[in-house]
Amino acid sequence: MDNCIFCRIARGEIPSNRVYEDAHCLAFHDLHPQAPVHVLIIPKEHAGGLSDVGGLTDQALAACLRAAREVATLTGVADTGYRLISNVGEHGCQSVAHLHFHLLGGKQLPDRMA
Ligand code: DGP
Repeated sequence: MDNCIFCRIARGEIPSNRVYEDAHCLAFHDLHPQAPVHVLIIPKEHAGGLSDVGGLTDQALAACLRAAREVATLTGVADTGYRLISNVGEHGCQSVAHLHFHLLGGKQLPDRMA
């Protein structure tokens, strides 16, 4: 997608602080971190979000989930734990319409989501 900000990051047109990359996905530090470790994991192929993965290959989706463990290890939170979330739509507070998973950790996270 030409104007999708995360597609542009995946293409290297917009700089990002990359943590991990493989053939299908990319992980980079969030611009506005909500925790000491806050990394976004995205598929390189465009998908609008978790409610819009029809056009995404299973390989790309699986790569994002598999990448979480790698990112956790690389950022030092694999042993202490972390949270992986994907916001969907308006009520989910999704602000970027390209599928992404937030990996949050590095501190005790709240035990309630809402
Ligand atoms: P969400 O609200 O779930 O759609 O999360 C989108 C996240 O993307 C938000 O935490 C801020 C982050 N973000 C937006 N634009 C950029 C950018 O250009 N670079 C990086 N690294 N993060 C971005």
